[in-house]
Amino acid sequence: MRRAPGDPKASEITPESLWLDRRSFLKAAGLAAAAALSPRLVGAADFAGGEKPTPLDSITAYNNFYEFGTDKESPARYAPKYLKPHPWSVKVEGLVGKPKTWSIEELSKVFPSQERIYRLRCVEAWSAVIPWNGFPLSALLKKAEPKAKAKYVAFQTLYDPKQMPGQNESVLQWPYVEGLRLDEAMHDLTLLATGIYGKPMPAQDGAPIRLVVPWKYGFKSIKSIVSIKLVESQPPTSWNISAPPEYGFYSNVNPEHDHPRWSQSTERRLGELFKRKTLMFNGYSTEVASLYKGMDLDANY
Ligand SMILES: Nc1nc2c(c(=O)[nH]1)N[C@H]1C(S)=C(S)[C@@H](COP(=O)(O)O)O[C@H]1N2
Ligand SMILES: [Mo]
Repeated sequence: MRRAPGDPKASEITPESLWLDRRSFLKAAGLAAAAALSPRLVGAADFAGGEKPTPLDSITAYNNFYEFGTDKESPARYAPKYLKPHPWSVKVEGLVGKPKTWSIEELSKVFPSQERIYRLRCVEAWSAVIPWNGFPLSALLKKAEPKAKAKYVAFQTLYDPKQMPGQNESVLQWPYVEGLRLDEAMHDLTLLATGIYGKPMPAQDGAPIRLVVPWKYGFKSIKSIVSIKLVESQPPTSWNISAPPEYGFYSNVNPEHDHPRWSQSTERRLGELFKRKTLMFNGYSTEVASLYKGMDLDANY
């Protein structure tokens, strides 16, 4: 799945005009540092069909991060102020031969950062194209040596109402938890992201480390992770606890299974005016459809 730099697919070759376009956009946005990094962005593995990434200022101004409030503007306002992403560590625990607590520094030393452009679609029918920096979750899991009994992976966000004032409200059960089947977690597309646009992860996007599962609705991509636990049975997930008929465990992007309160057949990219059709598995069918062979994806929503 990882494309070697010398071996791009035709669809992944970035035209010069787009390259210039990105540079001038970054410059216009006053992001000199990011503009300097844009040649690296061009070198990023493109998993979004050559689409231009959503501007950084949209990605960091319109967020879901209920630990900082339920509206889209609160995370940008409060997360940088309250969240202290350094020092930070992530526990890899549960059914593994080699449990370990990793500091962020160790993680970035052991697992070299890659740049990957992914589409991400929120269940609320907005979406973005984001150049992430990070490494496949599978690399970390392999190092931990999962035991044969391990069938699922459970993730947990930090619980600290002093750093996450939204945890004083009972809008969700805290800490935020998510889960994947082990084969989903081991899939090469599943990323542990530590940055966007070549910069450290902004607080509102889940600093210092968050999951990105591009073929599932955005809420599966849990932010500010402190624990990754290998378990035997399907773990509880925050949105499923809060509204089981609306949010299943799988939550694959599926235009044919509507949310009970709205259609999932279209979406709007941040910064765009018109809606577009939502694609099965968010456009990643080729990569992930085989994981769900024989499953009824309407019943397993
Ligand atoms: N801990 C935590 N992780 C979370 C959320 C949250 O409220 N808390 N919101 C989710 C939802 S609904 C979406 S759409 C994505 C949004 O990621 P973004 O703000 O970086 O675009 O984060 C997901 N991860
Ligand atoms: Mo979402």
